[in-house]
Amino acid sequence: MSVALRRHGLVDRLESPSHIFCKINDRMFRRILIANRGEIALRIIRACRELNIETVCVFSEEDRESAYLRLADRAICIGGPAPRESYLKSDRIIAAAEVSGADALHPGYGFLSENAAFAEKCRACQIAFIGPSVDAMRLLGDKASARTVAKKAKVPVVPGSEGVLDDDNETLRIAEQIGFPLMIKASGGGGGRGMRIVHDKTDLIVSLKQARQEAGAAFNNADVYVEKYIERPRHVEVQIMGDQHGNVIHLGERDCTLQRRYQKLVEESPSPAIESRTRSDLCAAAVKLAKAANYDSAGTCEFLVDSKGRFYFIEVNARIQVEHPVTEAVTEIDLIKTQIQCAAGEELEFTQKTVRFQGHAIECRINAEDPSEKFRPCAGIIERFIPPGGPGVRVDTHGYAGFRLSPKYDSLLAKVIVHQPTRPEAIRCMLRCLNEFVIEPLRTTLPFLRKVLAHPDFMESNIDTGFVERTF
Ligand code: MV4
Repeated sequence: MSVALRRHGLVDRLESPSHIFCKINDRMFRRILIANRGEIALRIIRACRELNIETVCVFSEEDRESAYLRLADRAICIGGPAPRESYLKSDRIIAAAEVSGADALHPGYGFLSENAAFAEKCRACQIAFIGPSVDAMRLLGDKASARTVAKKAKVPVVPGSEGVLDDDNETLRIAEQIGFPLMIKASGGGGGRGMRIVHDKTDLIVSLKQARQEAGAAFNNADVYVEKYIERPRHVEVQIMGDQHGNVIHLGERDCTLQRRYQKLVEESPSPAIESRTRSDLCAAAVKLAKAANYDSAGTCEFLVDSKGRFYFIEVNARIQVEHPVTEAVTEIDLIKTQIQCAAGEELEFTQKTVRFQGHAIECRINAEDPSEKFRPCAGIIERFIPPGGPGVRVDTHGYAGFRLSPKYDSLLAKVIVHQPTRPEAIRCMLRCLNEFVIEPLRTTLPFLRKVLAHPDFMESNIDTGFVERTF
């Protein structure tokens, strides 16, 4: 490795012999730039290696010592620790792709992954953005617009306003029509940001004004809409996969009800809370919506499910998600490889009929947060790191003994995914894994997750999105 390059932050290592095994394929990418960090960057490197695609990682000064960078064929420093100085610097990332000769870019999740303007820039620079078309990103990235698409496609949405709200009198009229309580949501928001519950009409106008202001400041988009507030819902999402030939299929659902402050803690598939009829309707609705948007990559349709089993579309995540391994376990389909193949113009290798769903999978997110201190993020050096293993166990992590966990980024340190024939077996296996996992001396969510998994309400799946806040 060149010392000079290293000192300049360019760790240059194109010594991999992968080309020896290369199968000739005109369409497939030769080199992918990974515009992300941490466990998902490592996950994408692994998929690329198996596809014989070279990898280029970009990293911030804060991530220089991350071990996964050594697995990439090349790593390029793009700036300072703050995401705005590095992982969100679209021009530097595109420049890194250009100088390294990458023909495609994988955005992972978070950062620039759902930024349609960034995807457009990549494509203008002849770099394939591994994600949906710019049109699909625009159509579904805006929540109010996604609602309109869903309604047109006859997918059930939460009763609410038609598009964006501008006139207060009009809003009052709509609010009285749908009834209270209701929820004001930011069109540019998502994942729980920029939402407000309104209990009666006296609060409505003031809340609207506040919501617009907050949304404008947070998302650079002051558009809001209203929906009826669904009390104690479950959160069930459907994995969809589309190619550039018009094929769209679903890969089943994930139940993500177990969360705290919109941060998911546990995800599982199949959902233990819906009947098989609801499941097939839900999955069919997701495919209808994806087809209506000409969706051509991996994506997720999020739904709320009420206590009577009725479901309502809420939003689309036009990216690969943290919890994708749950679906990989039950379908035995590699979602990252498939996403890359579809972005390269290949046709899906499977059809709805050939996809098989087997067993039960659960994922626990291990965050470096102190559950006894209101989940305050922790940082520092990991001294002991002993991940669990055994049949049906997968651990996705960028952690290791000696790793310095930075306080500058997401506290997600590891994901433990178990796959067993039945849900009770999966829970037992997960509890075993949570007990085996040693991460010292940092505080993590491990002890909290042990309590959750052993809780009778979780075992019986007698929970809703408020379970954690009420119970712990
Ligand atoms: C809702 C809702 C109730 N009614 N919309 C929160 C995250 C964002 N994706 C949508 N969210 C919600 N939207 C209506 N009309 C309740 C939530 C909600 C929630 C949704 C999914 C997972 C966890 C949640 C926790 C609290 C509230």
